Amino acid sequence: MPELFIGGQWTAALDGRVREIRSPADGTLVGTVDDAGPKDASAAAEAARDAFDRGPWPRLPAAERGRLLLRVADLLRRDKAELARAESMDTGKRLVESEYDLDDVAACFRWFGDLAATDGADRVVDTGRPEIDSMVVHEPVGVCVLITPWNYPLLQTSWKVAPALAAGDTFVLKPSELTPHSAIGLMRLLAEAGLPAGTANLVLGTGATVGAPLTTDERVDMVSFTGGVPTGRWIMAAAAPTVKKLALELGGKNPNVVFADAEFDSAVDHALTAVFLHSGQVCSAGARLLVQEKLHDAFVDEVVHRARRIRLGGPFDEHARAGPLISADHREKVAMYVAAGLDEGAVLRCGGTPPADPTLEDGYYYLPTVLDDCTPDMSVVQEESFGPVLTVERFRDEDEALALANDTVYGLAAAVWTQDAARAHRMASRLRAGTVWVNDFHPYVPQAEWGGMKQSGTGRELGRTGLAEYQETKHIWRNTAPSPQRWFE
Ligand code: TXE
Repeated sequence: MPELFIGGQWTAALDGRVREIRSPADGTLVGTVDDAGPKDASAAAEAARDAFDRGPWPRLPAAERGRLLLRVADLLRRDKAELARAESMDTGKRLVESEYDLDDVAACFRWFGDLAATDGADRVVDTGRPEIDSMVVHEPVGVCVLITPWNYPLLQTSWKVAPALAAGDTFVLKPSELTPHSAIGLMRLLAEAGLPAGTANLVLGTGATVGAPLTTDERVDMVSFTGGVPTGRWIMAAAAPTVKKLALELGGKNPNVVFADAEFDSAVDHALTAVFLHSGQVCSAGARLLVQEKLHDAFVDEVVHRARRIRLGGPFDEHARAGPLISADHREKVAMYVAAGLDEGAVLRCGGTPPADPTLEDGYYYLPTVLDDCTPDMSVVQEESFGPVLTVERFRDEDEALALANDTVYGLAAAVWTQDAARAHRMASRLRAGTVWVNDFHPYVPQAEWGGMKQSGTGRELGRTGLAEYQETKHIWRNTAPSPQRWFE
């Protein structure tokens, strides 16, 4: 069965091209999928435009759209095992992590399904004039292009697809060319749930051949993108001539700040998951550990001790705790950042190479790595390596911790560990990041907004704002008793 989904039809790429998807865990062939080009992208934009301008979806009562999203959540639960497996095959991540992701995907559909029906953002404005009906209403933006990355393929897709559908938009989804299978699965479920033809369209292909033409297409009203800063900048510029609405989530270089009074065992444990979960391929990874000077030695020794014990393995290795990187190129990039850090004076405490284990040599594994004695000027501290690489910096007091933590062009997430509630509060309010965790790392809920300050992006996903991003706001003013103004008399 062909894998592009355009105007309600499953179709092959017009020029017949296909792409092989290989597991990053061992290089085995996962599948062969249709590989779209600009003409397929154009057909998808046309289908989405037509469905928006003439189709039923934008005009349905919001509660009915919400009900369909809840049906999708049920179907996701039904097909959880199959979708989680597909996700793990494409990404190499542990099956159990893909299963958690699938629970979160279903929760996202439920949140926006409920919100669609109960949003209550429309309002009547009191103008003080009884003859005026003044209303502020919310309408869908139009045709949305949703471009997603490979680290949390279905999860990041759901953060865009669910609110776009809740708002009444139509869309073209372009997942990462490396991890297309769960998006194909989602399209099948949307069709099964009864979504009208043309509302949801899927094109598979690279950023250059499919993502770029969609970004400049005049029929598209909005681009929602999650990926790297360079691509985000390119999209921002490319969308400018047609003044599209943009939502960008561009990753982070997130500080994890540990004060000497932190609860030691929890802080160490979370410092590890902060950076080594999914081998660091997480936009909110706590890749910069800032430790108060007097705690530094004991804390870093323990982090290193536990990092050395992290077992690497493929998605179905039940003893593994972390998987491979997504590609050979990506592993190369991670290694380059480590080498640059060492050149600039960082001290290698563990890792710094692929594992020696011969059973892992066909995958793109890289050992959990700790670089100590780092300084803010190092590229490995400032730039997103997006791998299992923890940099350690020391600080003396709260002001220095804050200055170091905020010394980044990013602003996605940050964490602070302390048992002093007043300090926690001061830090949380002064850290320039879209999410701040106190004595925790990584949790999120669909009810709360997610997104970045500074170069981590624009806009917010999830929460109520996550729906508003996909809506236009319109003020309707109706004069029920018009009379001449005589301004020009
Ligand atoms: O990302 P890209 P890549 C960061 C991370 C990583 C780096 C590069 O640091 O090492 O980005 O990863 C599509 N027009 N993040 O190269 O290129 C592309 O096909 C339109 C952080 O994989 O940003 C894919 O679907 N689309 C991040 C998506 O953009 C284009 C998650 C992301 O790819 C395009 C992933 C173009 N010109 C990487 N070029 C996060 N925020 O979580 C590419 N794409």
